Amino acid sequence: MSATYQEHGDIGVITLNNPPVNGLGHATRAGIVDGVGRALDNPAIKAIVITGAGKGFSGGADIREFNSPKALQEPSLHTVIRVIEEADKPVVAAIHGVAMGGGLELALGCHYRVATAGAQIALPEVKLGILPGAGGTQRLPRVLGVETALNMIVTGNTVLSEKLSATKLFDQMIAGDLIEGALAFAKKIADTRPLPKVRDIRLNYPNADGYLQFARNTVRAVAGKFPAPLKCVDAVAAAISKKFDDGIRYERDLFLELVQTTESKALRHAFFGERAASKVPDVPSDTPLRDIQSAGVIGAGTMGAGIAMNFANAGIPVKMLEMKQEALDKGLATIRKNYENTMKKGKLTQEQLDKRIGLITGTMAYADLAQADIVVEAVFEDMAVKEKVFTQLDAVMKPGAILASNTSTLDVDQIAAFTKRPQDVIGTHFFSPANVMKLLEIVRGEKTAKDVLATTLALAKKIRKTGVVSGVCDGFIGNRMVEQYIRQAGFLLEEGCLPEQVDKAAEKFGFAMGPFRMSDLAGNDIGWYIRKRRYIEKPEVTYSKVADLLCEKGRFGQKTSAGWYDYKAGDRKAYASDEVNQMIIAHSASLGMTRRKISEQEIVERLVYALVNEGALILEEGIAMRASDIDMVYLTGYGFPLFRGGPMFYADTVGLPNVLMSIRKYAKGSHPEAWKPAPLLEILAAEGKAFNA
Ligand code: 3H9
Repeated sequence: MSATYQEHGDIGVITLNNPPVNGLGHATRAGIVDGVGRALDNPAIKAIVITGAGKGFSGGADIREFNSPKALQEPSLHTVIRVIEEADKPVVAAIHGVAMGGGLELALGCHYRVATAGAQIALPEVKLGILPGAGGTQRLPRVLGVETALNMIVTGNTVLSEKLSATKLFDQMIAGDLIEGALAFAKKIADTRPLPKVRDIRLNYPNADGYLQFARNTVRAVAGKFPAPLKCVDAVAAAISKKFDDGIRYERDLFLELVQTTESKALRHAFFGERAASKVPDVPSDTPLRDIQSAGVIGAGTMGAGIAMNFANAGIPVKMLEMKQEALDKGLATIRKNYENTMKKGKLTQEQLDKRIGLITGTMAYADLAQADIVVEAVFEDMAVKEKVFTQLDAVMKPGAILASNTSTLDVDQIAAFTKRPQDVIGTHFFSPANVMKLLEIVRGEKTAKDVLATTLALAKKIRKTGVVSGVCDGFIGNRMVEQYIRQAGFLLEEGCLPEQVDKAAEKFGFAMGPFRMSDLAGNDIGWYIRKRRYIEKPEVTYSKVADLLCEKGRFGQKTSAGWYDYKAGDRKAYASDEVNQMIIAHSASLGMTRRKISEQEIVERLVYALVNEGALILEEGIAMRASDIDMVYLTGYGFPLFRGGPMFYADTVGLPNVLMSIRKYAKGSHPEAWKPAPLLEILAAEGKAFNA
């Protein structure tokens, strides 16, 4: 049983014991009901304390049970709370560490609550696309007031217990040992009758309509495609307008509706995907880590400067190396400017700014980096340049230092071979702007040591990145897939689209930016450079030449105020360009193609299924360890819409046989060579399976 019952004199103690977070799965719920029953049956027991073993009270309902029969199996959380609330002996929740979601709802069903300081209190269900479904929306407003409670429910944000110590949520804060304090409290109130119940607190809120209207407007403006936030407002409104039991029923109906939505399933997929990404099957979780106390960065360009900021933000001193004083000064100035902008937005204090800047120093000598625990190279994307850098690093770095390359496409094994310590070499592919973007692709070379991989994954967490492991291949997970996406975007132009039409369809689907706006931001010359190499290395891979024509005109994107679109000084808005559109139409004519009207559905399917098909190959080849890793790369690095859960999850929701059918249809179009279905996709579709099992 994942909740135990013990007697301490005349107090019965129920301890939730379901690691890692005391999730309220079926066995735990059954254990609580059993414990309450035993305490009520024993006349010697005067009160009951419920507490959590390990690092917290409870992280809430067991999310893994959702959409499975176990979630509804009695005793449900509702039943557990009813049993507690109706008990004729006082029940005290003793909270430490974490009381979230169903865990907080359970505590709200108890007659009393005591807590230690520092406990994280939240109803974070909205972050999983649902709302609190076990009375949270009805009880929390009764103890915190409507506005504070609604704020917590709609944002899912955590508040520390001591900040709520003066509210009706807590009857007492415990300074010393929680159990001792809770037992003493339970003894003190053991004979109090009638027993207080949160449900009985009258919720008095004048002018509710005006406030709720304001709340709805605010929430609607930020909720995007997610239905849950507005439903949270509806549920709290019901706490004001309905009788308690009616409010509970209303909340329950909304919960059951939301838990079935694709948006909620996508968010839960991302929640588990993020945690799964940090696990590597052949690298045990107790692998000893290398100590990272200092870092070096080679290159003070946009990338190098952004990477250095990540270390400084995490309190790790970092030395940035450049060949020329001027470049170094420019990099350091960029960093200062970035921090100053953050400070202007009120997100950094002067003291924090000074501290971070103080952690970043510059140098022009490799020898100055020798004692760094990790060094990340962020120089030009060219193998000969990488060779020079890694040969020098190999010569100066102390033994055991991690040598990381920020390459976005090159062969990490070849880079590692430039050194006599390939086991210490790894790829750390940051995304621009490196101080902002969440994704860190961690490229595991053939010889990368397990502790180097484990240390880099732990470092990703420390610098607040989502680290996703990729094997070595051209472009790794993200860029290898995006190449197919960009390829389709180019073919769409030849066949009849203009850039704004493609971008509009992609953005309507939910991408943060369509492919052409994205290319203009990243710089069209980068793709041009990579394509030139590819034309030689992979002549069999066809591309639309229209992007090359664009670059030949010097239209590299925002940085040249001209790309697929026109840009005006001081304005990032993209304006359709007659010159480019005429160039595209002329290019189609030169190929002898009759331009046709292409539907939004076709645009989106071709862009997204190109990602999916390449993703399936990547999975099959073992470049990605699991489908959810690919989804995390796209959600955190490529602006794929979160409410769709990532390309592989999206394909699962469409149904793999449907995806395959469309791919076969597009293979009959102008570029069949780009639509060879991945064998894994064919197998899974035939077996009625999904990428994310
Ligand atoms: C709910 O309560 C619905 C009710 O209103 C209504 C019901 C009718 N379930 O984050 P960590 C796992 S909805 C299952 O790295 P931390 C997690 O996957 C729930 N598993 O630790 C990971 O597993 P693994 C509302 C869960 O210390 C491990 O625990 N509650 C759950 O950095 C460690 O996770 C939430 O949304 C769960 N509820 O942070 C809380 N929670 O080791 C979501 C975690 O196999 N959880 N796991 O990879 C959190 O925010 C954080 O996990 C928490 C701990 C702050 C609790």
